[in-house]
Amino acid sequence: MTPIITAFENSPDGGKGLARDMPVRWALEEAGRPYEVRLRSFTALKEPAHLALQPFGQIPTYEEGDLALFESGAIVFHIAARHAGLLPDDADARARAITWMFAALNTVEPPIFEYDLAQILERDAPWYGQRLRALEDSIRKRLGALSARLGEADWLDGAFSAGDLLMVTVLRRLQGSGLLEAYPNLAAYVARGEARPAFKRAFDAQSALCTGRPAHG
Ligand SMILES: N[C@@H](CCC(=O)N[C@@H](CS)C(=O)NCC(=O)O)C(=O)O
Repeated sequence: MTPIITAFENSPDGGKGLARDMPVRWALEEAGRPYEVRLRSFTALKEPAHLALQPFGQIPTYEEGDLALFESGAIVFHIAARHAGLLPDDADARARAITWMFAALNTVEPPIFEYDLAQILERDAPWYGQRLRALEDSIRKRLGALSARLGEADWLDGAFSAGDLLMVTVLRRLQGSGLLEAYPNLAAYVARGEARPAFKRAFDAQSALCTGRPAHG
C-alpha cells in the first residue's frame, strides 16, 4: 500500500526543504518506498479533516491503509522500523541510533528552533539583540558537544541511520548563519547527508512544488 503524506501547498521556505515533510520524504527515499503527497493550504490545516489526522493542525502526516500518524520523528521511526536501511539490525546499535533520533529532536533542535522563531517574531522587541546572543550561545554549546562527539567520523554511530537523517535535517536550519560553518566537521557532515541520492530525490520533489520545475533524480 502506497503511503500518503501531507505537505504545504505553499511552503514558507520557498523550497529549501526546511519544512518537516522533508525528513519523511528523505526516509521514504532511503527505504526505497514510493509515496503520494496531499498538499494542504494553511487554512485546510486547521479544518476538521486535517485535525483528525494531526491534532495540532500541522504537517506532516502519514497514512498507510488504516494507520494514520503525525509527528515527523515518529513517522521517520515508523519507516525506519519497517524497512531496511535506516536502523541497524544489531539490537544495541539500533538502540543507539534511536537515541540519536531523540537527541536531534529533543536536545539539538530546541535552541535552533527558538533562534529561527526569535528572528521572525521578536525582531522589533527591545531585548532582541540580547535574546539572539543568548540563543546563539545555547546553540554553540550543543554544536560544540556534537562536533566533539562526531570527530572525524562520517556518521554519528557507524553506518548512516535515521539518527543521522534527523540530525542533518535539524542542522540544515543553521546553514548560512555562520553558527554551523564554525564547526567544519559538522558542516561537512551536513554536506555528506545532502549528497545522498535519497536526500536529493526528496529535496527535488519538495522544491519542484515551489519552483514549478519537475522533480528528477
Ligand atoms: N513536532 C512536529 C512539528 C510540525 C510542524 O512544526 N509543522 C509545521 C511545518 S514544519 C507546520 O505545519 N506549521 C503550520 C502551523 O503550525 O500552522 C513534527 O515534527 O511533525
